Amino acid sequence: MSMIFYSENDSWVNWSAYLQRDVPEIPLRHWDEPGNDEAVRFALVWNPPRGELKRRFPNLEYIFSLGAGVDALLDDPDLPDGVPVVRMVEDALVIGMTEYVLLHVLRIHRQHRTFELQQRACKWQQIVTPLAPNRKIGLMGLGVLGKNAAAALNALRFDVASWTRSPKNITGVTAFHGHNELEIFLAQTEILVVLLPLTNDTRGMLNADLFAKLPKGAGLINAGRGGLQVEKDIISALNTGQLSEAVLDVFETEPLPRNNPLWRHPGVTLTPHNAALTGSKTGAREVASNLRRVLSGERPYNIVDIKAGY
Ligand code: NDP
Ligand code: OXD
Repeated sequence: MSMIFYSENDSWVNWSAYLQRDVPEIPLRHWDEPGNDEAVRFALVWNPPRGELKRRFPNLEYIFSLGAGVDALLDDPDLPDGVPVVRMVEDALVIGMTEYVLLHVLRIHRQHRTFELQQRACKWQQIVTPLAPNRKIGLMGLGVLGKNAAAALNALRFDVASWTRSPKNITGVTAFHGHNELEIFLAQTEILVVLLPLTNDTRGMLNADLFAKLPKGAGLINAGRGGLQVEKDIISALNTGQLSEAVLDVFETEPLPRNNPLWRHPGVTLTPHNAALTGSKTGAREVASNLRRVLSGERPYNIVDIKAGY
């Protein structure tokens, strides 16, 4: 029995060391290392070559994703049939994303871009911004990452609302759900934070129609997936002032091509898909404890609902 590892982003050296320490009974083998593919029961992967999990590993029992988002994995038409996918839930992702959300919500809330421009022009001008309790933040997606970000925004006393698929009841968060409640959620959102997964239902939903339902001058932060957004609509909404600014960590095409106008748009702050990165130490601990569950005959936590897409 063994586990195979594939990632071009995550450190093989770190993951193999931590997993060997945390779950020595399951040897980890790198994808490129020769070995007995029939003995592989588990895969730990990020963007493996399409079709290869099915072709190479006939006895796979679980696929562990190195990332929280599993859209790329589920997009493989040759994903092994009936093998459950387990998504990554671990502290580094949660803490990193909350840092990202707080940083950019505060920058938008305090109109920091204006002060940066003023500084460049040696212009001394105070601007009165509302205090946090008078600023409405709307989170699309209140899962593992959204919940922690909401709690941190609550701690700063922002007025926090959420929009999700199923109903929620979380202290300090005004909860909306489903398509019927999207419009009312958007109408009262001044800073929209998107932490949705990319699924058939969410693809392309950050578009002109949706932006038109926000109050004029709303701010947008998308750290979910690039496929959620229509980039030309973001640019149009910025140009008309419907959006005051956009903070984007994810893009329709990654890496963002050099000729994409988002790079140079004055209303855009962009980061190279590193709002939150899976930690090898903390991640290995979670994978190991899930593997232990499997070894003792239980189902792992965080199995993806393949039909829902997340
Ligand atoms: P979760 O699965 O825990 O949460 C997903 C949330 O989205 C849930 O609240 C869910 O609603 C909601 N949702 C899903 N589909 C819909 C829909 N059709 N309509 C309304 N709400 C919907 O995911 P995480 O919080 O762990 O991660 C969220 C996403 O963040 C990942 O899928 C990934 O794409 C992205 N990510 C980005 C990173 C980056 O560095 N930029 C790093 C890590 C993740 P409900 O609660 O009702 O199920
Ligand atoms: C993830 C990511 O999904 O890093 O974990 O985007």
